[in-house]
Amino acid sequence: MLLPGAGPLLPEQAGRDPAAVEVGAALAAAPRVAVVPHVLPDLDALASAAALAAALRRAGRDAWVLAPERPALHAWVVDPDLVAEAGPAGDCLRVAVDTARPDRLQVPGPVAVNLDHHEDNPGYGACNWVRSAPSCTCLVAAVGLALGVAPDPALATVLYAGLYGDTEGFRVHLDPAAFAWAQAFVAAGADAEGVAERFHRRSPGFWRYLAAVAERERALPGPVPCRVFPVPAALPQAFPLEPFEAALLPSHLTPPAGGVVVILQEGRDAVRFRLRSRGVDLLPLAHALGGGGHPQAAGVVLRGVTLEQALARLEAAWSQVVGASRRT
Ligand SMILES: [Mn+2]
Repeated sequence: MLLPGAGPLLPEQAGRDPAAVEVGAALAAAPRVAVVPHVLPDLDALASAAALAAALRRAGRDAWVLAPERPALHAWVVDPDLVAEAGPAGDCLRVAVDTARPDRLQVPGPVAVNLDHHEDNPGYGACNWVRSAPSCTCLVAAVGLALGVAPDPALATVLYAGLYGDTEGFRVHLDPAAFAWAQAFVAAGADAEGVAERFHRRSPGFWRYLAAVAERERALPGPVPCRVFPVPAALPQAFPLEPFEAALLPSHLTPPAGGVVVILQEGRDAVRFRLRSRGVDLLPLAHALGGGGHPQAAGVVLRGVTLEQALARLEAAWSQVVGASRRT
């Protein structure tokens, strides 16, 4: 079943939204609820799971977060009391949050309720509320309101954290709904300063690492600007990084306007490409390299190649794709 809903979901009507009311009723009728986010969780995934379980607890229900994977950078949004490491005992209604595909769930299994803001979510749950929103925490907030749970400052902070994460600190995916929800969460007492501080916190070693990566910048020829940063496997090991920091390069090495950035990270047996763009569709390039993703954010993994070979493949694919786009 796919629950209806079109247009922006705004905080004023969210608690009366028919889909939010229906999801709320389904969750309230369950003896126990387990909320599962996606693998490699971002802030919105963990915040959505934590906020939904917390809202259900505030409504007097038995609810848990099922997320064995909680990276150090984002783990603070999940109250440890909400976590069921092995899964709660007994009959349990499973809710997926922020997860576009069922094979990306942290704990696989049948999904009763699928709550997501990715419009390409195929609706893999028994009940599906898939609605465009700036973060999945906005949908979670709507379900909470439908259950009669107005966020207190602690819950508002978690909801705001998901929104802050998915908008990369209110820099991308901005629309009136994003600002309306930010206003609602801050008015409810969200600790906006604390969220920003945690989201942007980096160790001193990270800045030295970033300088070393930035020094390696190369440009690719052609009419579309492309910045390339090859990162040898030994480079991050030369700096005292926090475990999460090696993954943070794309949020600092931004694409030029109308252009592309490619970060090539050499691992033990593969080179991982992370592609970002501003105003350019990345998918032809990602597909030419055997990868995929979204038009503005994509990834490629090349196994059994050196960094130099990966760079050569990128240069070949780039001239092919940019050449092709020149012909059209
Ligand atoms: Mn999200």
